[in-house]
Amino acid sequence: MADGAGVVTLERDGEIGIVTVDSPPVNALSAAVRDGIAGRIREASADDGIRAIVLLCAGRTFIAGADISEFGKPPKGTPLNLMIDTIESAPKPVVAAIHGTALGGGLETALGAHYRVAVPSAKVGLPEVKLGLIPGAGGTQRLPRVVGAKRALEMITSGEQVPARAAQESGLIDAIVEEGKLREGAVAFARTVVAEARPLRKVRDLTDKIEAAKAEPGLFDAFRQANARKFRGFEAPEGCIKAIEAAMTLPFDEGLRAERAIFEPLMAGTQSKAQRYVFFAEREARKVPDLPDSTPTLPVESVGIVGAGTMGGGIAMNFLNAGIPVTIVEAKKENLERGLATIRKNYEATAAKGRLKPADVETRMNLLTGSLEMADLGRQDLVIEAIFENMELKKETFAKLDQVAKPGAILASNTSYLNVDEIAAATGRPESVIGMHFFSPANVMRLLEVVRAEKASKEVVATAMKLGPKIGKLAVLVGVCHGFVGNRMLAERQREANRLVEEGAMPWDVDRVLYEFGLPMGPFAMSDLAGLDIGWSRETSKGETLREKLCEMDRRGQKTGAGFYDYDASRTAKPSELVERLVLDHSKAKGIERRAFTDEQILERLIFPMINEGAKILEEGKALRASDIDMVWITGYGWPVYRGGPMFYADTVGARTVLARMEEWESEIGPEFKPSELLRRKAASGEQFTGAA
Ligand code: T1G
Repeated sequence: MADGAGVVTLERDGEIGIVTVDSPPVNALSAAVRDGIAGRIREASADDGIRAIVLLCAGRTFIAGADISEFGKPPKGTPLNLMIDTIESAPKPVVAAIHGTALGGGLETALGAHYRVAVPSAKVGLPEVKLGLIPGAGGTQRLPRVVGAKRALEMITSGEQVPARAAQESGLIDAIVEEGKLREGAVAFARTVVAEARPLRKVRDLTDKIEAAKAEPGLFDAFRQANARKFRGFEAPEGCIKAIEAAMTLPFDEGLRAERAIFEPLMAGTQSKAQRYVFFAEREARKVPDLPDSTPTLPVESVGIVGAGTMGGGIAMNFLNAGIPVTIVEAKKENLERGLATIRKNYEATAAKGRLKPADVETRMNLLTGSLEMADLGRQDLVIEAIFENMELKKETFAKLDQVAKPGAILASNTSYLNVDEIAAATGRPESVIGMHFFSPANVMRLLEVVRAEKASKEVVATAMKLGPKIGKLAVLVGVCHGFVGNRMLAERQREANRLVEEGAMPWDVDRVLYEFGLPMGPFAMSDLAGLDIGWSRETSKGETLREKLCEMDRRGQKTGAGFYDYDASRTAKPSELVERLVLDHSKAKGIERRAFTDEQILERLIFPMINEGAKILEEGKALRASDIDMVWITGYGWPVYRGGPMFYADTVGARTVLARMEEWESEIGPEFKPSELLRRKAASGEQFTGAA
């Protein structure tokens, strides 16, 4: 319907007009919703029998923002700023009634109202920065007028969701009404506003918080400096800060224009395209074509873990955090005790930072049981093996689990690379065996690769996928192959990183290029952090690779004060002259004529083979979609979200360019650069992997 009458209705409760938005799933501000709100507000404004207006939403939540699926398309319907102005300039009080989440344009709409009420469970926020944007409908101009510049800076550059009571304390919400009785509470509040003849309080006219901010001239630059590391590489946070700064000095309408002038280039830019793509990609990852939502799942009310090492302990914490009891089994007493102590230490460290109450540490630890007996894993719904990455050991362990685990229990391996079908074959219940690959540190990294073994039942796979969000993980379904998706692509980058150093680059050149690209750390710095001697031993060392040579020199990374880098007492890394000489000698010994590389050449050599491997993964059906590969890299390896992931990045570079380099290297270096057929097809057709760049 032209004026949104189908999704926004007006009814009367005595002298109170009630405008209801009903546009599932989250009442996003589509053109129809914007037309509808503007239309109903105008009608209520013209109705003399209505003395105040309540604006609320049906369904699960208040308006969750602009309709992201409309971005980048030709604008239609009532512009959002105009819709909000219709509310703010109404001749009678408008009360926004909030439940669920009022986010982005939703909160901006509520800020256009004269008053705001909410139920205790409601949350409000301006998360546009997570989409590579700034609030584009007055949020950067109205929010500081209500909560002050400092709080506005925090809220808008973090995109945080603020609970109703905290919002009330900051003046953002005028009253909290009874849970489950939002409509009644809001109507009663509106009647009070009328009875007390309260003013039509327009946020745009509030100045006290602006004046107060002017008394802190250094506020903005101090905020920039304090957050420089967090905002590194992102464009939108600086846009947010600039727009809020404008609110300090410009009249409101000019401030709106300044906001728009910052918003539009961001909307058109690659970073926002990438971050909007990631928003939907994260939701797509939950969808498995042959596992509809109706697929039955198994209960997971208790978990067993085999192995109390770094991974086993980290995995345990995820379940303990979700209130799920864990029994963790180790072979040796000292290893079990060390593992349990590490879990407690991690919780206590979090509590020391004020991010966990001491009582919560005990609650979690009380859900944890340590044991030396595999026989203690006979009751759990899910048992996760997290032992050494050795196939024979894993098969032995699964054969034992097959004996002790209860019928119907899910048996999962945390293997990073190995063949889960082969592991499943070591049991008499392959339908219950799956891979659940966590990423270190397992209690921190969001990614969970769910490895779909060939014989795993649909309910076991569906259970693992649904378990992801319950333990704070993004579950991505991957197929059985060496390294699945993430590590299989990482192997390409690692090989090229090592080869670039042999051919002419230094480790710190490779690390710098990837760091500047937006990754948290390059491979050599990462190796120093993790320890160069993982999997190395003096007995078996052949002294052939740089890593082996460094280990033999006892340069094993940060823990020994030296590795690829030299470290000072505060573990600050700096390039090592000794390593430089070692690298030069190493190339010479291999008869390699070293040459210079530009940063772009280094970047291409590191990333393009990953893209080619991603294309092979798609061809082989080891990932359901290109965006799943991107979610693996963003949530498992720190790929910068503003670059959308390797496959989105391929689309911004163009398949033709990637193909040309791969063909060049194939002829110059070797068959490992052979382009995948899918890459060739994309290059020939000009089609994207993601269709979103
Ligand atoms: N636009 C379009 N679709 C949306 C949407 C939105 N804003 N938010 C959610 N959806 C879809 C989502 O894709 C999914 O679809 C379904 O709704 C349920 O979402 C001018 C420019 C509200 C906290 O950034 O944070 O306003 O997969 O699975 O976990 O200044 O959705 O079912 O087909 O996430 O309960 C600012 C984004 C926009 C909020 C609910 N707003 N949304 O979480 O459900 S920019 C946001 C969320 C803006 C203005 C600017 C969450 C949620 P499907 P879900 P949930």
